[in-house]
Amino acid sequence: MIWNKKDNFADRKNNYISINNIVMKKVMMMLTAVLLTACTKTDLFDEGQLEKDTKKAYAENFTKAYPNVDLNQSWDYSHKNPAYSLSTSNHALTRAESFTLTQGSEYEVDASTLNWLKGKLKNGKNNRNLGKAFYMKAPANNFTIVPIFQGQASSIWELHAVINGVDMKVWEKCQDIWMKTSGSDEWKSVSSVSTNELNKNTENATAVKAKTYTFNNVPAGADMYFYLTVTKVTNSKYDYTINSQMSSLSGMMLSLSGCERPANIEEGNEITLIACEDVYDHGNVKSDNDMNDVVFMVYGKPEVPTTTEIEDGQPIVKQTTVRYMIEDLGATDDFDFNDIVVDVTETALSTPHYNDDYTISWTDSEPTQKAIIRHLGGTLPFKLTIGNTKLEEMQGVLGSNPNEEYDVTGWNKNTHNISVKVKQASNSTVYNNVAFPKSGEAPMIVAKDPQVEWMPERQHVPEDWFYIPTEE
Ligand SMILES: [Ca+2]
Ligand SMILES: [Ca+2]
Ligand SMILES: [Ca+2]
Repeated sequence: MIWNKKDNFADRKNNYISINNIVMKKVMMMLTAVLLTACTKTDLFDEGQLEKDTKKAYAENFTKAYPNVDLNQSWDYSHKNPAYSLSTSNHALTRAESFTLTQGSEYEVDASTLNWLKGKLKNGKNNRNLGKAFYMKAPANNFTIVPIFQGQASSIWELHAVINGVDMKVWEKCQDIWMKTSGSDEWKSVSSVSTNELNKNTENATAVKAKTYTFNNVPAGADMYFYLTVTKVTNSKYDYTINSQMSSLSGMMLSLSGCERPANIEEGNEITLIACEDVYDHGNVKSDNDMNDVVFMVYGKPEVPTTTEIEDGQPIVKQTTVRYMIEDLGATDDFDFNDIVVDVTETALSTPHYNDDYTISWTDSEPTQKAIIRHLGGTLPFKLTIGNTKLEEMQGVLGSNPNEEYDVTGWNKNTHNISVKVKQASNSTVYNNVAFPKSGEAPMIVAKDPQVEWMPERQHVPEDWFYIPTEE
């Protein structure tokens, strides 16, 4: 019995072991299944985790690289000031342009010209009603422009000429302009008369001289217009004017004819004056519209460019561009923001309606949108989404300027609905998601004006790309 029992016991034990084996096998199978599932889950988890870790490291490195930059800011530094152009321009002439701009010698402004100007443009008065918005047609001869009067302005600006669509900088405030003041026979550069930008003007000068700028070989009949653009403000109240275009096309300049040729301009020359306003209304900031912030004389023999007024109802082209500078997270300690540089532009036809005081109300057509990839400075493949438009995957390239253009829709220049998926550096199938940053987040995209140049490879963008809190 005992043996039986033993046997039984042994049997039972065997049975138990057998049952146990089955259970164990089941448990093992289940475990394997669980482990397999866990394995898959772990991989997915790691991929998501990798993105999180990358972004966390990026944010930490950003704070280390830019200790003065408070993350609580908007990351939008674009001014969205429109650029203007002609809707019908003679672009057949834009190829193989051979015209040049050359600086000439000093020209002393004739007192008669300044007297005529001061009689015409009453200081501090609204002088808008002296002419409409305009563009010009080039004559067959060369022609020259020279600054003759620089008014009070706290901003620094440049004069640009656009000829057959080609934009050229002609002059900037205070450049090669000198004056004499009452009781002194000494020529002083206008920039040297004061440390206050506002007082660098020729308003009370007894004499003014400046270097001339000659346009050579401009094709006869070429369309041209001028604009003043603010490059720097010394009074933050005018921040909004940065990179704006105070254009002859948008009514920010006057073409003044009727001034007699001064004696020191050779007989046979024609002259005209171009007078510029450097402030336009924005919120509580109003322009005085006196149109004398800077005045140029144009002369040419036998002709100056012909002024063509932009009539009521005649549209011009208005374009607003935001440049997005994007980090692709290829490295978490690199802040060159040049991995993808894309300009997004909204284009509308803008039609002027002159009010009684010659200020202009504009009616804009429904805008169209396009994106231009300006620069690539990263190696990772990426997919860009702008507004409603998802672009095909593109290859990253280190240091190329493709200038490829894409139609887009649904872009909002104020909310910046732009995002990019970039393939993870260590993973060929998974993407990091980079969206326009919210306040409080470390930025992987910033919005800038299209005038802002991208950085050389692996060179951090300067701190002043961001807002730095100033001590009051
Ligand atoms: Ca003014
Ligand atoms: Ca980078
Ligand atoms: Ca780069």
